[in-house]
Amino acid sequence: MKFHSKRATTLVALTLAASAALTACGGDDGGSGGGGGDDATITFLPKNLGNPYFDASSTGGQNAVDAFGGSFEEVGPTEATPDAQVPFINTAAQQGVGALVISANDPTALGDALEEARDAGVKVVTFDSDVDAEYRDVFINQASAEGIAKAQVDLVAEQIGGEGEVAILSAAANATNQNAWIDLMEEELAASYPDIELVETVYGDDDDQTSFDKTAALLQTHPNLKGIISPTTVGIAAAARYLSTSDFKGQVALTGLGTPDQMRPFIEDGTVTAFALWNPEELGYLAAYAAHALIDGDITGEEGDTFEAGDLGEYTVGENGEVILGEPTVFNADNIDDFSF
Ligand code: RAM
Repeated sequence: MKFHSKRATTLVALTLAASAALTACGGDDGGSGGGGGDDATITFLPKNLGNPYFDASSTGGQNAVDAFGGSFEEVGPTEATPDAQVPFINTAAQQGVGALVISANDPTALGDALEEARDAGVKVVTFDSDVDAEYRDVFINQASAEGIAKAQVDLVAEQIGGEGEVAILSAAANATNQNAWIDLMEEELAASYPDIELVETVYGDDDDQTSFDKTAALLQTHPNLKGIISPTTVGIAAAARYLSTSDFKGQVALTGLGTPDQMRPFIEDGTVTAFALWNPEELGYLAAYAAHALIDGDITGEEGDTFEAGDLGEYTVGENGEVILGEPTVFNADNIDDFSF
């Protein structure tokens, strides 16, 4: 039901996008129409649609908006590219929404569009994948980048016995979040696991088929590969599907960041032993509450600002306008059935 209502909302939003482009109306009240109180209008713009991770974060956003009163929309492209996100940012600015909550496909390429939106009075919250800090009010980070990187490196090291060749299957090449984690994973490997060699990083663009094909290519190119880290829910699920029916199953370790619902069959059939993630529904919920606090003027994104996030309790804005949800959870055969997202 939720899925259908979000789809319907998306169609409405796309129609609005077209009509807003034609009439270039709205937004001339400086965005105050988005207002606070119970008419907060909040638009979620994930990296792309059709990814269960972002379905979950949007569900969390919708739940938060339902709780504090306002209107929620999810819009977004099918491809995870910055160019495809720009028209949606422009439309949100033209509509004069209260806040745009975005997971960015690039740290700088969205900058001009976001600046225009903010000039029109739209509050900008990034979540999941940030832009440069000058282009947004607040970034809702799922966990510290160091913690996310270390969790994945420790998992692969444990799974391959601390030595051998590993590769990374990432998302889009410019994704801010994945690139930050990859840099830190490289540092962590060099510092703590000198016998593990990172032989290649490839990009599946958060597209299932591309990620599947890149997995096959990695295994062909590197016959001594012992492990793959995929710091993307799309990538790890596609790689697991490839491995599960191949001779590499149980021979090449796979870990990274996945949703328990997508990875459950591959834990059950032994393709994967452990992987990590946070709760994307909570991430979206927290991001919507931060948007509401910005719209209401309760926070400006300054370090030390505090706000209430419904069931999640109180949060404080940290350095660089960053709010951290928590630490990642590791999922394995013992606990995966306790989670559903
Ligand atoms: C994919 C996206 C998202 C990332 C997760 C782990 O769904 O790339 O940005 O945070 O994986």
